[in-house]
Amino acid sequence: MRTSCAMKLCRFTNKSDEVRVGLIADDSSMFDLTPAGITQMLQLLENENFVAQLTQLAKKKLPRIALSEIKLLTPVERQEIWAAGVTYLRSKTARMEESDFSASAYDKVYAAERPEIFFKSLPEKVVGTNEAVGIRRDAKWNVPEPELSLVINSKGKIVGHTVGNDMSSRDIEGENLLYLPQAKIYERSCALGPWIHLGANEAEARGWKIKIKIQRGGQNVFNGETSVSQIKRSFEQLAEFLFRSQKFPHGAILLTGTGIVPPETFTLHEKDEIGIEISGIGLLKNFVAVV
Ligand code: DO4
Ligand code: MG
Repeated sequence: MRTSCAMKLCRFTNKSDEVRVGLIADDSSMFDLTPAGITQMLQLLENENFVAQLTQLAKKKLPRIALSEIKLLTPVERQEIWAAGVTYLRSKTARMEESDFSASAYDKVYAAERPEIFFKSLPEKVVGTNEAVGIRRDAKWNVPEPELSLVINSKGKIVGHTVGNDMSSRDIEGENLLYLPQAKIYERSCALGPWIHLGANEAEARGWKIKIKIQRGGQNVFNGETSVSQIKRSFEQLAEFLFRSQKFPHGAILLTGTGIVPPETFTLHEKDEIGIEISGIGLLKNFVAVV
């Protein structure tokens, strides 16, 4: 087994439907880490020296499996999922336009020392790649929010990154700021995947590009792109605020906010296909269902 700086850790089910942990080998295959005694991702994420641990594992002969033979699961085990908001200028201006009522709140939080951080989801509610994300049946204006997501261990250390989608109902959010939990937390409103990229530092991650492509009936209906470098706050600061006066015994995932907002005329439709790609990590693919 080969290890490199870009180590990508995944959860998957094999042909016998057993949940396992794997290390991505290349574009089409992965190593099953089960024979090396790794049955949970948290065993690695909680170890400060996971690079050394993976290097040790590299000496073992591990089964190589084609990605076409497995189903990727969400790269989440027992972590709570939280999200930061209004961390990009684009997000601040879009939200100020959507609601005059709440405009000053968005303006103030963008500049304030304390970031906006809200609870987003539980591991069992998150959807993985190739699964359906939801749009609420009582909302008229629904969008995906493509977000770099920090994988943070129980000690508050950022140990990896994954791709996130903070699905949102903009008409509900825009009507009244107090409706934010309903605009953000509902069935299938959070997607994460396809795996965790381990070990990149903030400077490296800030070099990544985030792209989104939305297709409807085979036609492109929206393309967007931003750079992680446009996030106003440091990742350390976001993680530090999340862990203030709060313990996460199994770690946490923190979505870092969106820098891509489709035009006001755009809303998602049932069956739309959403592809979110972060250059250093990979591609998260979902389709839309009404929930
Ligand atoms: O307060 C609104 C939510 C902000 C958000 O989710 C984002 O900026 O990504
Ligand atoms: Mg968001």
